[in-house]
Amino acid sequence: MSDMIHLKITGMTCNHCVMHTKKALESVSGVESVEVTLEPGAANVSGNADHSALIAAVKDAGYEAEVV
Ligand code: 9UX
Repeated sequence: MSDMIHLKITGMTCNHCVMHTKKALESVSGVESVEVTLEPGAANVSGNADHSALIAAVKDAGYEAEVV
């Protein structure tokens, strides 16, 4: 059973940012797949990941995230 988590991401300004965010989210335990969009800044994450771990990973990559 896998959840879909939607994140609003702020601070991404180019497609390379999108790749940084995608890699950061993919590295979190429990994540199965990640889609990130630049405009609007958002991510859909499937799997069974801890929400605060996802937000922390995005912060570590240099952006900000909130679960929406
Ligand atoms: Mo683009 Mo994003 O050159 O942190 S990678 S601005």
